[in-house]
Amino acid sequence: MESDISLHLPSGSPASSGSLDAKEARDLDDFAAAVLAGFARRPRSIPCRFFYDARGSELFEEITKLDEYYPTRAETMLLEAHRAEIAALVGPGRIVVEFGSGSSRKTSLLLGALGKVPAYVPIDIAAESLKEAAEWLSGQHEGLTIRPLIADFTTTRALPPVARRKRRLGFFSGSTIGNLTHAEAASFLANAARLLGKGSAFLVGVDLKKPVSILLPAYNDGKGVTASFNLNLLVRINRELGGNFELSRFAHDAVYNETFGRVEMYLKSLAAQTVRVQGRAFAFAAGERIHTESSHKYTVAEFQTLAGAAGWLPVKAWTDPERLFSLHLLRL
Ligand code: AVJ
Repeated sequence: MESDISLHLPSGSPASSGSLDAKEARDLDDFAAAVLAGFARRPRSIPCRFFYDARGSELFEEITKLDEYYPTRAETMLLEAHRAEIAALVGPGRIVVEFGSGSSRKTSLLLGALGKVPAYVPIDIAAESLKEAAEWLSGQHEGLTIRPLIADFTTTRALPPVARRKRRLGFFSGSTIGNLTHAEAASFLANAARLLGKGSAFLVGVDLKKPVSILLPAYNDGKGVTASFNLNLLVRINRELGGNFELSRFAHDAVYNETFGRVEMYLKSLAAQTVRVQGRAFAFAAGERIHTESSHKYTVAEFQTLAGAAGWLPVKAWTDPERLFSLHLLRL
């Protein structure tokens, strides 16, 4: 039996024409507006969602395989070790709703453990990666009904009709929730509660607080892959927004902010310099930093408190023996 994928993509313009279709034009406007707004504030910033162009997604894949970057490995091992128990606690027949779709391997592990899933609904703004993930998963799980939803999962208001028929299990992996501030995470969790509805369950992967001797190398690896991932933002600005950043005059910087319990990534200007973006000039002081990402870390109790404020009750939390990562099963 074939898998049933329906993906509603805007029909693209011919790739050879060089013209932008409506979606590409919107994405470009969105990027330009975000960079200009971020450069108007102090400290300057670029939202971390812009890391994931084709090259950035490739570099992130490479990051997940680095010795120093423990989260992907630790979370995958937790899922492998506890998937049978998770499936038993969740119960059969639930529709799986995934927030973000960059983690097909982990999704496949979960779907395999759950047995017969009536439908799988991945939600992501990146249509291309949604399509790729859906295609790969449909090859892995014959007969699975996949209904991808192209939307911003922090604000999605409604699920497709197929997802309303049965009770739901939400899945939010990779500690992507760490990219949100505590206030944003609280409102995401409340929105997810509204979206998934009464009687639903939610499986969330959350990176744990730990010594900086482990935390910092994960964001500043020896091979410099994370540095390339960070600097790729400037490559993207040069290409898409007519920027003239000189990559050798900026450096990757990762620090742990104890007050906020998060790793912060920056691009640091190595000299006083003026850079042009979309015809505008931006002066950078020597040592001035552009904030590019925050990655919040939580203890098990801290995350349960945050989720509890949004109405989620803890069912169980799993951590690995080294206490690197946590998997939370919640219910409404
Ligand atoms: C995919 C957002 C969870 O914060 O650890 C990896 C992204 N940034 N290395 C993280 C990331 C730098 C990653 N998340």
